[in-house]
Amino acid sequence: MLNRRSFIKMGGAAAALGTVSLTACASSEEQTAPTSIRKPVVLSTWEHGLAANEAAWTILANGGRALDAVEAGVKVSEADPAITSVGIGGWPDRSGTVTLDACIMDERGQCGSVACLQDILHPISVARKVMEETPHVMLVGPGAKQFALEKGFQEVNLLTPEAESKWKEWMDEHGKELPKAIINIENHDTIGMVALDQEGNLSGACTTSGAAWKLPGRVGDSPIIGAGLYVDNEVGGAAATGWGEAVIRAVGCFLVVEFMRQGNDPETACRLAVERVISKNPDWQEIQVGFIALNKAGQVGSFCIQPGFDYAVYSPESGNQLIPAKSRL
Ligand code: SD4
Repeated sequence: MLNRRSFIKMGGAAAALGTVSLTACASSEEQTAPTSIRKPVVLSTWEHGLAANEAAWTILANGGRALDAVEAGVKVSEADPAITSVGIGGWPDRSGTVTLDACIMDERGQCGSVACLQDILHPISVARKVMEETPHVMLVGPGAKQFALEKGFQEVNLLTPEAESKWKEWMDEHGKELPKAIINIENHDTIGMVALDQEGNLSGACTTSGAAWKLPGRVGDSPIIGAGLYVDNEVGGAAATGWGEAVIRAVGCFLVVEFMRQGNDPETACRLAVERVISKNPDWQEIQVGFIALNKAGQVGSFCIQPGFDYAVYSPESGNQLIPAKSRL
């Protein structure tokens, strides 16, 4: 079996691309060491981020836009029925319905989002259409579906036989229990992705079927700009995974970006945001929340509450690599 922690895959295109050196602006007395800018670079959450990064990298390595890269990248996860927390094959809500949340944000700070969307294979592309073809940021539920159909998206049954039987099993065992604030190894794995292209522009995308067995109508952090995803082209971008309610309460990804704006490196920014999530949610002891972040200089970092969260980074030096996130516990 693949060892998640030791898996390293070198990308063929990586060697062709180098790092670009930049001397930071400073007076002669306080001249700082040159800062290495790694371009392009893409990072995403969880092991399935490796395959998503490959698709994103094809675009980035050819000089494409980060926005196109993140959309193409997360679409790989959305279309994979084996991933039980994103797109088709995602585990449904308590009523047996798969509902999808997604958002996207570009280098100009424009953003689009869909929530509680049913029967559409690629919510991230619908979110992009909301961003580019409407004056709005967010469409939800039946309105989002109607918009998608009008834009030419096809209706698809997202509930696979495997997901349906898991749902029946879960209902038999837990169907009468009240919802609990627990995201564990079985019901997470949102894909969030942030990329820096060769032009030095940042974009991000986030897409999920949300917390498994959620109450019908529940929306998590993933489609909420600032919670599940945030990008500021002057500073960096961040994406979140885990118990969405805790991330929403802390406006997690906006917070990560603001910590980077204050001069923190991406890992420190993620750690500080995790500390904030914990301090603001003392009643939720068992939850997992993880952040990934990328700054304008191409540096990456991550931090989570509990061990077990990995993220995938593809850069010119490293190729495509799965990295265990540092955790608080
Ligand atoms: C949610 N944050 O809906 C999502 C679930 C998730 O990794 O991340 N899973 O709360």
